[in-house]
Amino acid sequence: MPMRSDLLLVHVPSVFDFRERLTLYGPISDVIPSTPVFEMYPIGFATMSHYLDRLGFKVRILNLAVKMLRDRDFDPESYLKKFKPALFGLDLHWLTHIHGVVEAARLLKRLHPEIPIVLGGLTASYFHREILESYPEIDYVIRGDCAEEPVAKLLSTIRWGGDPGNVPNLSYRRGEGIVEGAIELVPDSLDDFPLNYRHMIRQVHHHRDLTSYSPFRKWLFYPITAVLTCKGCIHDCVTCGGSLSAMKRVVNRHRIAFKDPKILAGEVSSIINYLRGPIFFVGDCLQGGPEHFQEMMKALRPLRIKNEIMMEFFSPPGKEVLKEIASTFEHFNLEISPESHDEEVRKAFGRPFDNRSLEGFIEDARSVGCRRMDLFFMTGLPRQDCRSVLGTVDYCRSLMREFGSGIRLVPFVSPLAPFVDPGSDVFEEPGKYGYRLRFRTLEEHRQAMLALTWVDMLNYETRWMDRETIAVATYESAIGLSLLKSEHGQLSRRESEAVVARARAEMEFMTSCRTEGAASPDGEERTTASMKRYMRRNRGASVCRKEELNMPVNPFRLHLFNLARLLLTGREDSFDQRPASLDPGRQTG
Ligand code: B12
Ligand code: SF4
Repeated sequence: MPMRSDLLLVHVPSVFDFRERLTLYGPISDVIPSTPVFEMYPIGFATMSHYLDRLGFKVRILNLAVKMLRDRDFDPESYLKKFKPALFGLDLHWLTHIHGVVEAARLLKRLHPEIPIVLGGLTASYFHREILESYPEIDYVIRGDCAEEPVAKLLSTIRWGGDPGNVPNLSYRRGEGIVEGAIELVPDSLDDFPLNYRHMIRQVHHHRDLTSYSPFRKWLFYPITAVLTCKGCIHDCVTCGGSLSAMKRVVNRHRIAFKDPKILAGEVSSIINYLRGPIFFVGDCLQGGPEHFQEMMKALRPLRIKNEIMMEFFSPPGKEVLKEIASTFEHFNLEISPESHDEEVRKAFGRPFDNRSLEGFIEDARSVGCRRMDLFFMTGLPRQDCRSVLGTVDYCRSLMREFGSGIRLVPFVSPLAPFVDPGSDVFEEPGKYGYRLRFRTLEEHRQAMLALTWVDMLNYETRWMDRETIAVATYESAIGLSLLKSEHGQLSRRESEAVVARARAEMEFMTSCRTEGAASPDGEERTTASMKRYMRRNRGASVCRKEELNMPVNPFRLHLFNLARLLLTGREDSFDQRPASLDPGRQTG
């Protein structure tokens, strides 16, 4: 029996046939929960699913990447054959997924030639024209960072007929030509698109398929959830595809979209009633100004949240803000990305705060009872050379020495990899920022994802570091940080030695790939054989231990009684009501 729904939202691995390939992905996904095939689907899958559900459409999420990771014998072709939705939706949110998305679209078109395929997400929004010109399997691209309403209109058009020209933000083929949809629908508020975990739980139960809804491979062991505080950013970090300038270029967003704090609190309550895992607040909560922040804390405080909380700041907040956080959450952790210890490098990247304010932030956080602060540093920045990267390790040493008692300071270093983001200032004008871009088109990036090592995937080099130097600087600084973490008891000696050994092995391996692979006729074969051996022995993160990212998790991960009640009683929350703005007849644009 074919499985019918209106929309099947499919998230694919970045490289579709990754299980047949041997690739040294290195540290490209070390500081996020995903593996190097980036199995996490966009948060927007959940908001679209809930929005469409309230309109009466049937939506199913399928995380093909997680299924392929968890079961070597899982066959995507025979699995996808079973589905017969009205529309397939694939996310091309991250540029990294271009290979997987094109291969999946080809497979779906072969299996179901009559079913149209739509792409969406930031990367699809930017490359919409090239997608429709180069990949005939793809029928539509919905542009913009809020696709809920356009996708509902597209589904109605497919189901009941109509002119796709009336679907806002839609690019598509008409005859021989391409209609480029202008991005006219750019909501200022996210209130109509809540992230309702109750809906997700019901979907898992309805489809009896937890793997498809898992955001990443090991989610059951580390059931972290996220709430999105806003879309857009007030900052302008030069390589970021979500910066103020990039969002204007890519999705026509000129102002940040916020969410009513009460709705945000509703989202959090849809988590804490069922799950005990950590909650990550995506986006700096101060971006809406101090009053909006206070409203948020006021709405969250009565929930008496016991889950571990992670909040991120894009620049150091004042002590009053930290006190508010401390009075709202029982267990809170903070993170900030200084990117470099060198203030000049940080400024050139687009984060103009100085080390004094960073250190003041750490001190204040410690004094209000913050448990842990993660510090994210990056390699491949403007004005940054190898010496500067190693200087970051020295700076971390001095920070840990000065503030290490009373707060757990956890520094990470990772490369800007694999790509400078499309639509970012550097992508648009690389020379101005001291960068040289190796690839520009989607097709070039698709090929790059098939490279043997992560260094060959990089779409850039800088005036200060070529790709090999970026790799060496990354590995050397990671070695420095793991030794430091071992000195401070964050890693055992064995754990730290394993990180160091792996970083050294990868450096050596890449050198041998370059010399042997290119020079001798059988070099490539020998490289592949030694790589096979290496890859079999080494799995997981390459410049840190993945577990270093984790906050403590309550061993009883679920509130079983509440879950059972939810599943037995069905609908029960205010999010399920259909907001007035969901009137499908409403004019858009
Ligand atoms: C939060 C976040 C994350 C979270 C993940 C959150 C998640 N699951 O969505 C974490 C920290 C894990 C993460 C990781 C990564 N991220 Co990130 N991330 C962000 C951040 C800060 C906010 C994202 C956001 O606001 N999303 C909300 C909006 C934009 O999307 P959405 O609601 O999920 O989806 C809507 C639309 O995009 C669209 N849509 C999306 N998919 C689809 C599919 C269809 C069919 C349709 C119709 C529509 C559609 O409709 C949705 C509903 O309205 C942005 C920076 C920024 N300021 O935007 C970077 C950003 C998106 N990330 C980026 C990158 C590069 C990555 C990584 C590849 C980095 C790395 N090497 O590790 C990984 C990939 C992770 C993976 N897939 O496994 C780049 C992407 C640039 C690009 N165009 O490729 C950004 C722009 C900036 C950056 N460099 O960090 N990220
Ligand atoms: S990297 Fe910079 S511009 Fe991008 S989302 Fe973070 S703070 Fe904003």
